Amino acid sequence: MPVLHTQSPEILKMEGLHLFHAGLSNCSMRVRLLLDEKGLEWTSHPVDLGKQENLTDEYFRINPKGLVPALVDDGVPVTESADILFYLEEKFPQPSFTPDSTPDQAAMKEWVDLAADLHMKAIKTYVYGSTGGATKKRSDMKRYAEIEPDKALVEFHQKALDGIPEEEVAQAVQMLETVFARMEARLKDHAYLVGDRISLADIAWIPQYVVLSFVGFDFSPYPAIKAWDHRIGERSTYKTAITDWLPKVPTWLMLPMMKVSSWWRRHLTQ
Ligand SMILES: N[C@@H](CCC(=O)N[C@@H](CS)C(=O)NCC(=O)O)C(=O)O
Repeated sequence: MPVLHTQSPEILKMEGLHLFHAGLSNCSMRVRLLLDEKGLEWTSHPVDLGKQENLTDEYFRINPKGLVPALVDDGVPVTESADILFYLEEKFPQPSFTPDSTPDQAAMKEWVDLAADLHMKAIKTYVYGSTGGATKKRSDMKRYAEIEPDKALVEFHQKALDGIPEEEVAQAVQMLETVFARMEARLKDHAYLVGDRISLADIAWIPQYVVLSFVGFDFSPYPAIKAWDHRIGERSTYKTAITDWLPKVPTWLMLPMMKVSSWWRRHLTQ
């Protein structure tokens, strides 16, 4: 689990739970959702990815990969959203988001791991590919390549600037269709992904539905997934952890806006 032992006085003096996060980031959403479901108090530190606030020296001291989310718990940074979910579940076990039986616990872990595994190759590839997305400017790339230890991320952002190749987007769609078909089969006759109550599996995957819907992914073949989103959407935490942090624009306008801002970054900036 990526838990950082820092010497930074600014981080060490943070008391309680502090979340560094971004509104439309699916990885941030799942952590906000669990924090709110557990009724935990947390201090919000919004990180503007468009303004590259995640690439400052201060932020790299919290998350050495410059990604959101990052949790700081009494001066200890914890990164990787899936790991943060397990960290919070262990440290604050009640209310529980872990099913009772061992097979269900294994199934839950498999769903959470799958969300982590598909993040870059399917979710991020689809989102950036379908919006023509680029969150970095060409002029950011030299410094980014120097400070970012995860070279796959550097390669991804470079590729995004040049346009994610269509065949990679098509592969992402295929991976997503496979996983959503599996989810649909489960949710046709179950309320939740695992067991009979909401678990970390649902908390890890709901944000994928939200973000992919925003960028126009076609969920019409998956009515049970839509009903599951609706069911979870009735919980008060869906509003406090997800809806309240989304851009205040109609969903239909989101994709064109993202396309314009990506085009601007790719073509009109150095
Ligand atoms: N595996 C990481 C992925 C985090 C991630 O990619 N976060 C995105 C937002 S969803 C981000 O920080 N993007 C900024 C960037 O790539 O520079 C996690 O689960 O926390």
